[in-house]
Amino acid sequence: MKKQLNNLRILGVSALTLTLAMTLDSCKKEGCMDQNAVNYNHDAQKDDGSCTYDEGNQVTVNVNHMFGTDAMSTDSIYVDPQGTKYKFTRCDFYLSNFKFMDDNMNMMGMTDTMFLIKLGTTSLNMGKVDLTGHVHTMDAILGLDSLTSYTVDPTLMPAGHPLAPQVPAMYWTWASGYIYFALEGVYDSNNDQVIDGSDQTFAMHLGTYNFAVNNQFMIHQTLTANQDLNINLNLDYSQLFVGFDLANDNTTHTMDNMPLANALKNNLANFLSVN
Ligand SMILES: [Ca+2]
Repeated sequence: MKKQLNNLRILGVSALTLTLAMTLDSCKKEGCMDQNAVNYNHDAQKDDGSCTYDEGNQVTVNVNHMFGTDAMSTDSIYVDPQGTKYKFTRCDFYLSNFKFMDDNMNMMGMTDTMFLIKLGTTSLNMGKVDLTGHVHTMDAILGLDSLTSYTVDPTLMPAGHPLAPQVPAMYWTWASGYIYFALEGVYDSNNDQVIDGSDQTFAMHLGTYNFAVNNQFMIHQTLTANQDLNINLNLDYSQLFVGFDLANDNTTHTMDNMPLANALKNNLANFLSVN
């Protein structure tokens, strides 16, 4: 009987010790105890597994194809400043060399991700770029830098990469490199006010050293760690037919018609905007 009592007392003491230990443990302030985490809590005495890390800001660019203030459509018939009717069938171009700057024009981040934008492109997934802080501007090249254009062999690029062989082609030859901007369509060549199979096509292909267009867009967004950055990129196709007469000047592969290539390049300065 006495032995039983002792056993019970031992059990009782053990239970008390355990309860006391659990109570003390749960009194410890819980939180993230890793100083490298963005939510590091220096008061925490017990790590609760809540640590999160700065993995970069997911950057997504929404692409809006516009004609002035309306959505651009390949079904629509447009009129150039000289009164010639036309339709778009193709507009493929590269956007590359993205750089993000803060208010002091220090570079915050960049990405080598490049895109081949087409008429059907609605968004660009730039992946994660570390942009915590105030993002003032985003730079991007419409086209490719000359190093990429002249040193990359498209046949060596993995399928699906923007620089891999494309249909229709975005590459001329090893000497001429990539096409940066390809604009094609049909214009009312017989001037009967109807666009149909009896009309001719226009094709304007820009490439080579001087035809990359540098863009700088205002972003003005302050991001916390890991916060997404969504950018609205507007493409205004109504800007493309200024400075030449589509009815009489409608084909260039850059070197074979430099005046038209230059006119189109000047228009590209107003083609892209961010809001
Ligand atoms: Ca016609």
